[in-house]
Amino acid sequence: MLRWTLALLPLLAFAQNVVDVRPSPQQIAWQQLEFGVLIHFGTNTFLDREWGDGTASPDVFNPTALDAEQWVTAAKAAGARYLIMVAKHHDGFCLWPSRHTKYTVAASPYKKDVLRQVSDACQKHGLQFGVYLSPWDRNAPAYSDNKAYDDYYTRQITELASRYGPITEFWLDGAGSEGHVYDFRRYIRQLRTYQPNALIFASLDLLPHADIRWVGNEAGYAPEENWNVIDGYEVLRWRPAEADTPLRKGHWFWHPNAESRLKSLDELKDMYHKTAGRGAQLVLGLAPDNRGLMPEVDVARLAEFGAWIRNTYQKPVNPQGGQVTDGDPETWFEGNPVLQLKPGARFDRAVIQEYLAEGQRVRRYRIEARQNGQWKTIARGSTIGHKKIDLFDPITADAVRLIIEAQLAPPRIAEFNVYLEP
Ligand code: FUL
Repeated sequence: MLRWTLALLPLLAFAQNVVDVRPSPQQIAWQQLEFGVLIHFGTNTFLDREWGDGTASPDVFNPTALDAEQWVTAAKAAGARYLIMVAKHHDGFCLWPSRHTKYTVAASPYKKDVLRQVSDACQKHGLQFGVYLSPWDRNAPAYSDNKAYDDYYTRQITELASRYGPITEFWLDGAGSEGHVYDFRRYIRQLRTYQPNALIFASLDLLPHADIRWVGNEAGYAPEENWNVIDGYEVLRWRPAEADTPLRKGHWFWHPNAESRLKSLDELKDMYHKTAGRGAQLVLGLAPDNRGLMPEVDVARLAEFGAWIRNTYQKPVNPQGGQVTDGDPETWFEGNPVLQLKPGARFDRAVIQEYLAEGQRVRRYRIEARQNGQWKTIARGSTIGHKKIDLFDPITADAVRLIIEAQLAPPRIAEFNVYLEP
């Protein structure tokens, strides 16, 4: 008997089904945000650098026209719903007056708390707020002593988590940290003491307990087959992907004379379809310049991008009501939805969403349109997840249907609609 029980143990250990792994309410709410921005600003902005070595004098940090509301309204115009502020990058310079180091805005000619201004502006304009606090710190004297550095980092978390209102996302960046041992459990315990709903972003190798995973590149795309459930150290976990990519190619910080790096509207559209349109979160990197303002050309591009998203995706072709077209992510349809369209309806894209509270279920699907009584396949895909956007040549049809070809469990389709880019 004992022998049999022992023989079954490995099976029991692996008896977890992907479809049984469900997101937390916080993860569901976060996935519905779809699009955020990540803002880099610091001594690097004034020194034409991407990575500071921690020796720059705080004197260089001297924005003369800083306007956090301008940053926030530019992000909002693009359609972003949350903003992650880099509170401390790898150089260790703090954008808030931390009591635990002298290397902060308080020692600069600018003096004022940048983080406070950003969090206030987010609150005022209805963007959710997040912070990035680099573990790698090239200034902190404690960095060479793991235990002393854990104390320092934990104290900084306490300041950030207790003074700036709700934190939706906390960013743990793995860069530069190879070989350093951090007490991540302690950091997270401390963060959650003040911010029980904060979600933690990290690359997988850095932190098995993260709630959000790095998509694995900074080029702005997720794979077409994108599962929310991944194997995190032999246990299946819900870890939605976040794809961070800068608005100016290769630049997280602002650099002089680099306008040619600004991504074009076509590049932004493509990136949107390959991130948000593949069920991953899009996080666009923005960088205020050395005046402390988002450059005018960046602001204009963000506005163009936001207008395109709204004009293209706000209103489906012939919305008809009913569970799959009602725009309500809480209602769903089990099976293969068919949309009857008005004669002459023309469209060039479809948007599908799964009801994720009951797990990610679809493995393969196709979309068909009916012309003169004949059904023809216009798109094929694998996973759907929070949102899938399929693009195809413009077509005029009187009906369109979604056919699920492979599934882990009966599919629950929250939304299925077709659109036409103006
Ligand atoms: C990377 C960092 O090294 C970059 O400087 C930037 O902050 C990016 C978002 O993450 O790992």
